[in-house]
Amino acid sequence: ASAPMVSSMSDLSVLATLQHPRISTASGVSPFAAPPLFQQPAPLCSFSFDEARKQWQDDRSKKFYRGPPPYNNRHPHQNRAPAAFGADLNYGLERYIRRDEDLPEHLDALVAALQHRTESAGSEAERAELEQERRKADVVTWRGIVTKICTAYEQSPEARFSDPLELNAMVLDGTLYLEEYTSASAMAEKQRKEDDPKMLRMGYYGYSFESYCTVDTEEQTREPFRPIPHKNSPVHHPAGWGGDVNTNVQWCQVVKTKLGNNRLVIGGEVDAVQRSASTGREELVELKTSMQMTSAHRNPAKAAVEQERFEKKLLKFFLQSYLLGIGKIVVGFRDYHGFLTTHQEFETLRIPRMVRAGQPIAGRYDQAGKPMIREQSVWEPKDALGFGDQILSFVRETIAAHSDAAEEKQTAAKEDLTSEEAEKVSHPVFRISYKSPFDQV
Ligand code: 0WD
Ligand code: CA
Repeated sequence: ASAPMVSSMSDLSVLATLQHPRISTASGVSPFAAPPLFQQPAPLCSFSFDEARKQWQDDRSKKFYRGPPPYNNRHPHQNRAPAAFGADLNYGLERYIRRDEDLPEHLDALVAALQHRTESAGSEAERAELEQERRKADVVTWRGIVTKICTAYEQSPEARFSDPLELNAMVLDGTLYLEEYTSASAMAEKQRKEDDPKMLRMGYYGYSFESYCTVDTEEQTREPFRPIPHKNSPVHHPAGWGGDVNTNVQWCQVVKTKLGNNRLVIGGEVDAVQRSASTGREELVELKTSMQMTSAHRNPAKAAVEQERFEKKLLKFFLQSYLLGIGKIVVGFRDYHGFLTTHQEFETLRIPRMVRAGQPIAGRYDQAGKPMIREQSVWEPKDALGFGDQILSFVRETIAAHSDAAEEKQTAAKEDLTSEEAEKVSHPVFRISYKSPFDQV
């Protein structure tokens, strides 16, 4: 897989007229009456990255969900004996290994996995079918990109991603390939933020929770929690610790699905699997951490604010899992010191209804202490999915038209170009950027 080239966008500045959902304002009426069609994601293949970020076309990095260890720790930061606390998410921070993000990976791993899947097809017929699947795809990209696109219209910082949405886009044989574009200065800024000791720790908590909740084999999910002996040290790892964190290691799933008018082939990381008691099949599990919320009994006003913030965050959690067909999201709630205080399982498909009914988490109360029902849901999946469908269609049509135009120009000036130049003209890479109209105050 060759790395896409970046061509200048100076000659192309087509602006899209997008319909923006504005559900959070009183005057805002959603332009979307119903959600666009969304096809249940069907798995195409899966692959792994190891500790050294080497890609393997197998499931060696797949983890099994066991759940967090029991809540029976005494909290070391409090003097009086409080209620029980769970895992210390700070554990292992000094051994945290982070992927080197200076090395751009583009879509290479996704394309390589699809290529491998096609080449290892059992029969000629299967191979033909897989090639057909790929030709039919309208958009090939990472799942995280689609999540970002779908939430870009959102105004609240909890419900969207903070970094600007900038993409490289290329159309090849009618298929749109999308990858993230991060300028050198944006990358430096991102690294600076992540290197900040406080942010580093916050980022680590999520990975630490994954380690506590997962094991390498299905058999181990049935083992009791107990401290784990170290190879080189007399000190044991805490119960549940699944191994030190190295973000190079990932297990990724590639699926095909359809969002409105766009057939998607998307790849994304999956944290774990769990054998379903009812179907006997392995179901996908997403793990998240979030700050614990103030109890409504202690401070109803503060609790209401925090719960609304969490509901907005659920939009991102929901989309990310929905797009890849991940059925279950487990959120670990932690305290200020990084101790797990509780966790809650969410069925992905039920999240929109829970948020609508005002009951995403146990005990959501209004300021008078009554169970709270909102008149308007803080978000609706139809808005995010409809908006995403709209952007993908616009980008695909625009880039396809400009690629065609470039190709015609190339045919006209064929003799003057080297084959490498001709290749660049017929498959130019365009820069896409989205700026929210709500950002301009
Ligand atoms: O923004 C993205 N989507 C990027 C993805 C930026 C740079 C790299 N990648 C890579 C990912 O590392 C992965 O190999 O693309 C592949 C697919 O990613 P995805 O599943 O589409 O990514 P996304 O949905 O944004 O994130 C999923 C998980 C995150 O979990 P949480 O629970 O925090 O959402 O992937 C991890 C993270 O655990 N992750 C990363 N790991 C290492 N380096 C990165 C990163 N830059 N971004 C997300
Ligand atoms: Ca996760």
